[in-house]
Amino acid sequence: MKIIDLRSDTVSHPTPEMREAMAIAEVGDDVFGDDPTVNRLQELAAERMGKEAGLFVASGTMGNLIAVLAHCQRGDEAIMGTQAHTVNYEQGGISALGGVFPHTIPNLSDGTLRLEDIEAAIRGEDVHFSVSRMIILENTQNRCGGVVLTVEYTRQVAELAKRHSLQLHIDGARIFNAAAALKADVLELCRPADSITFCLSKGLCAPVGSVLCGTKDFIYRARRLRKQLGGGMRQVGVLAAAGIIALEKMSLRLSEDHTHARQLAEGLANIPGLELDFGLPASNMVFASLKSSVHQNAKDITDLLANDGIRVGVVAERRIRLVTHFWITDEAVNRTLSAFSRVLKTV
Ligand code: TLP
Repeated sequence: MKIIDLRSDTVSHPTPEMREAMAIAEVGDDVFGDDPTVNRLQELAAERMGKEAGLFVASGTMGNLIAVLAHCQRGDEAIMGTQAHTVNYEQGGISALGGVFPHTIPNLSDGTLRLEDIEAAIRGEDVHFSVSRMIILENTQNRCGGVVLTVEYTRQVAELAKRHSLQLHIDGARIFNAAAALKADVLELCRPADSITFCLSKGLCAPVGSVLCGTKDFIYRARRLRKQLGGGMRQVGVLAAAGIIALEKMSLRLSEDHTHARQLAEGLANIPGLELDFGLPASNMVFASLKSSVHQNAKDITDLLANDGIRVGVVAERRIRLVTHFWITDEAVNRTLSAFSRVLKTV
């Protein structure tokens, strides 16, 4: 039975073209800066993001962590949403390893942070306070439903940051999904920020890796931090080769995933017992909850779906998440919807 894996786009695996490119990649010792494939990926990434330089890192988590460590001193604060991936799913790394305090403010349902809330969170000059050093935005915003922050909003936050001498970092794990949803150039979404992490894995299908981009000076510090964290890799061009295809080709097809997410959402909304948490999806994520008429909980449903070869994510007792990606086809969408209709039991 062919497995349909909708737990996350992190489950996507490399395309045949990527595997071929990996096999023949030219490599060198990247700690010495000698890997030509990594160097090319970093240059291409920086160019796409409108930044001076890029650094290939092991994961989105590592990219965000290094960004915070490079921008902040111990005891400083990073302002971010209560729904930010960095505060919810990154092992408290910025505090554990950097001594940086996450100052959280609420995300609105569209994923944004209210400008007035950001402004109010910025600490004044007082010996009692820690120093506010940076703001983190997430685009697309995962826990708000994969919603998309606009170019205009990002510019407004960047202006605010500049006025207060703060750095702006974008957790752009899925920034290409945001660009596809907005039909905008990714450069416009990233230009206002001082630094950005984006993932080559997830929707772009590379097996491993993210790129952190920023000024040359920032990336110099980031490179030292990556080494300190044990993330200096050697002949890593075999991974970067897949990353180049991710960046150049796979970033152009994400609207297909968004169409599939929409089809899934529309289908699920028509199944008695299910309701969409955030309405129709803005990008590639669908969140749905079980109505009280359903006796089963989310775990029961996922166990039953697994018997049909369908895997979905459980995000709360009665809530599931489905994420589309390259390997989710039209047929997979139809099979998933029929399976849901079969397994859900309402009173
Ligand atoms: N998100 C994963 C899980 O960690 C929750 C997922 O399945 O969605 N920023 C954002 C916005 C992310 O969604 C993720 C991964 C990361 C950073 C971390 O990326 P990795 O997994 O490469 O460390």
